[in-house]
Amino acid sequence: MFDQTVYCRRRAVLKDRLRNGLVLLPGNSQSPVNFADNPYPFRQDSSFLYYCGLNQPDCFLVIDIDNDRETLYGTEPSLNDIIWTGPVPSLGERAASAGIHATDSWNHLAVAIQAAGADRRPIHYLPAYRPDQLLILSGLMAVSTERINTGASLDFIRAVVDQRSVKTPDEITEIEFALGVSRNLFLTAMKHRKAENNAVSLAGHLEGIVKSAGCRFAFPPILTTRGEILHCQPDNQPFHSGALLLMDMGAESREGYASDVTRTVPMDGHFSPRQRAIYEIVLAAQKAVISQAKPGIRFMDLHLLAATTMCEGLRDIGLMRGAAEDAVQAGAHALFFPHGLGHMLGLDVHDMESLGEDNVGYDAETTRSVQFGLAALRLARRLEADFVVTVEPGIYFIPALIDQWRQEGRWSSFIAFDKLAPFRRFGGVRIEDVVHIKPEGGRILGPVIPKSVATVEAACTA
Ligand SMILES: [Mn+2]
Repeated sequence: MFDQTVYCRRRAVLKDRLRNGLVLLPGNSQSPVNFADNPYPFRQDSSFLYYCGLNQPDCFLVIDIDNDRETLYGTEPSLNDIIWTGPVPSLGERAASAGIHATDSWNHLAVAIQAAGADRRPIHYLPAYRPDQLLILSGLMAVSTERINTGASLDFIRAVVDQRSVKTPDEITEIEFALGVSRNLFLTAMKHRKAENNAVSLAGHLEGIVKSAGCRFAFPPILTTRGEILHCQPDNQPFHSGALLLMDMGAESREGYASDVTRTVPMDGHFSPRQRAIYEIVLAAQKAVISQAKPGIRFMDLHLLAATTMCEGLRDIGLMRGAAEDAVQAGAHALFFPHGLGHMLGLDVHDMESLGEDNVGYDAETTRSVQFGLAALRLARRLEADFVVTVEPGIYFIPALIDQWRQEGRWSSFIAFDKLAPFRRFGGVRIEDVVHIKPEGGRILGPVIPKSVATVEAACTA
C-alpha cells in the first residue's frame, strides 16, 4: 500500500466534500468457489482500497464526519486463525497502517449505524455490486435488497468519481508498472501464438507471466482470430491460420491498478494487403485521437473523430462512399465500429463502473446518445488534466450485422454492401493504448508495445 498519509489526505478531501453524516465503506469478503474455505482469489473493493489501502477481507470503514471519527470495524484474529494461517496483524495494527486510529468489533457496527439513523443524520453508501455486500448493507440499513441500491448516496458517488478520476503521480507509476507487465504479455504472445495455437493454451502461458510478477489479469484476456466477436470467450479451437489474432488484455498491479492494451497481429507473421489496409485505417484513427486528446475536449468528440477518420479510410478503399462527416452523423460507421472509443482506467479496468457508467462518463452537459454504436460509449464528457483513459478504435466485419443492415437497406447510400463479401471471414482489428491526459496533450503510458505494421511483423517473426 501507499504511505498512510495518502489515505488520510484522500479521506480528508472526502469529508470536506460531504460535510456531514456517516460514510459507510464496506470492504469485500471472500467469495467461495464451491465451499467457504475454497474461495476465488480475493479482490478488495476498489473504493475501499482507494480510501484506506487495506487488502484484507471483512473490513468495514465508517467515517463519522460530524464527530471527526474514523473507525475500522472487523474481527480480531483468533487463536484458530493463527494456527491455520500463521501470525496476522491485529485489527488495530491494520487500521494504524492506514492512519485510522479507532477500531471496533463487527458486532457493534449495526448499533452505530442505527444510532445515526435514529438521529436522522445522512448515511452515505455506494451501490453494492456483489450479493454479499448487498445483503450486509441491506441488513445494516434495514432496507430490502431490492431497494438498497436506490438509496445509495449520489453526493458520495459524485465525490468518489471526482477524486478517483484525477490520478496522482503514485497512481500513474502503478499503472505504468502494470503496463510493463502487459508489454511482456504481448511480446510473449506475439512470439508464441503459433506454438500455443489456441486461446486457452496461450492464456495459460500468459497467466504464468502475470502471476510470476505478483500480479493478476485486470480482466479475462481476449485472444481470438474472430475479433468481430467483441468479447469472444477463450476456447481450445485452433487459431485460423492467415487470420488476424486480436489480443485485448492487461495486468493489474499489486496495488490494484489496471492496464488495458489491445494489439491485432497476423497469425502468419505478415499482414495480407487487405489486412494491412484495414489495420492502417484503425491505426490512423487511434493516432489522430491521441494527438487531439487534451483537457477540455469532449471524449464524445474524440469518438466522432475516430469514426470520421475510419470512414474516410474505408471510403478510400471503396467500402464506404459519400462524405465521412455525413456518414458519422447518420451513424453508418457503427456497422464497422459498434463500440465506444474508450473508458477511464484506474483501480478498475472500467474505472468506477460499479458507481454507474453515466455517473462516471457523462454529466449535465454531455448526455448519452441513443444511436446504435454511440450509445455504447462509456465515457463522453470533457476530459480533465490527469484523467487516464483508453483509446481503442476498431473495425470489425460482423456478418450478422452486415446481413441485417443490407436487408433493411440501412445507410446503403454510405455503405458499399456489394464490396463486403470478401470480408465475411476477416474478423476485426482493434488497437488500444492507455493515455494520460496532461495539460499539453495525451501521453501514451507504459513502455512501447509494437504497434506499427513493421514492428508488429518483426515481433511476430522474431
Ligand atoms: Mn479497454
